[in-house]
Amino acid sequence: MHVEVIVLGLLLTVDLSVAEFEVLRNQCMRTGMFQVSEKDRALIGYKMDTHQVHDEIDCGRWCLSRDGCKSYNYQYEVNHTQRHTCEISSHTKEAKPEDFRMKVGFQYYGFPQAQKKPIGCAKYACHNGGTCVDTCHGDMFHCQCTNLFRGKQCERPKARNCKELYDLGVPSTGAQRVAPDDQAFGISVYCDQTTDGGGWLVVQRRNSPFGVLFSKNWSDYETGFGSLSGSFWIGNRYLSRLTTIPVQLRIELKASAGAQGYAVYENFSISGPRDNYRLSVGRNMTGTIGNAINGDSNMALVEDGMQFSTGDRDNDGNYLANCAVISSLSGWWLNNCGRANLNSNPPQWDEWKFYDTSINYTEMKIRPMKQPFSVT
Ligand SMILES: [Ca+2]
Repeated sequence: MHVEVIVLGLLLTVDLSVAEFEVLRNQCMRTGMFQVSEKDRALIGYKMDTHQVHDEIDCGRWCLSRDGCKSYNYQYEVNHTQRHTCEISSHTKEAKPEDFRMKVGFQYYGFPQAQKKPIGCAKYACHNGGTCVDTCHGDMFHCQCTNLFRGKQCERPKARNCKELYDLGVPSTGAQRVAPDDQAFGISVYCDQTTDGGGWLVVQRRNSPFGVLFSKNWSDYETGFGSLSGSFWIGNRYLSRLTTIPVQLRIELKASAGAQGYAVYENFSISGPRDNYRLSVGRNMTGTIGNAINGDSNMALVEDGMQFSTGDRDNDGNYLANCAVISSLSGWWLNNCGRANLNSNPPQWDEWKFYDTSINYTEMKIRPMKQPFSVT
């Protein structure tokens, strides 16, 4: 913003010797009450600059627009150019009384208490708990961000994921904002900072009774649905962005009668929309519920490498039917059809509960993998 805007207010007071100027220069306001002396008196020896002006208000406006100007000497009669000479000065007669002397044809105007009133913070806001500080240059404001955010207006989370949030000193489980890449102002996610050392970002959760929440179409699964504090799907477009770095996937299941177990996969990633959010997951799995995603010897049941399917988008390995329609109109990386679908009703994980509808809680969460040591 380099357009100069000048707003001038002139308020004459009772004795006609005091007026108020306001100058708005690059949105930074300098304002002051000026005092007018008797005629033929001026402050001598502190002249910063000289201009020819139309009137004393022009002269005052010019003074206020110049850093360091505190007073001016104004030639009250027009000169040969039909204008008035305006001399701006760096001091006031109060500060330099010995130099306030006779000067025929001039009159002194002082701003003994002129001050800047920046207005950047009135116009702009700092987000996420940032503190706004007015300045008189640039965009007229500066945001002091908390240690969790950055950016001109603290709009961008520093952490790319829940593990980085944990490392930044946020060990609490719950909803947070992270920025997995530079495309956006960040996304809201749910962090699990207690399980197995913390740092987990929850991408799916289901609590019984399941209802129809997960019977959704392609665009719903793409953008996500549900509530972070309850049952939800984070959205394939976010899952894709969150898995551009190597992450592990942890699946936790609970069933009636208190049974529970987990599975951890390495190198979990989801491709982008042009590849229909294809699943890629390492074959090595640790845990207690068996490998239902890619452990079967029948390749038609292996889900690793499959694109995502929904009731309205059939990308599965079944040439006769849409497995998503069969699986309660859910969305998943279905093959023909597969041994796992945590979004179906009821949730399916055949390696743990086969022909058994007792799974009543599911959670899928991701965490950056520890980077292997590189040898150079
Ligand atoms: Ca099909």
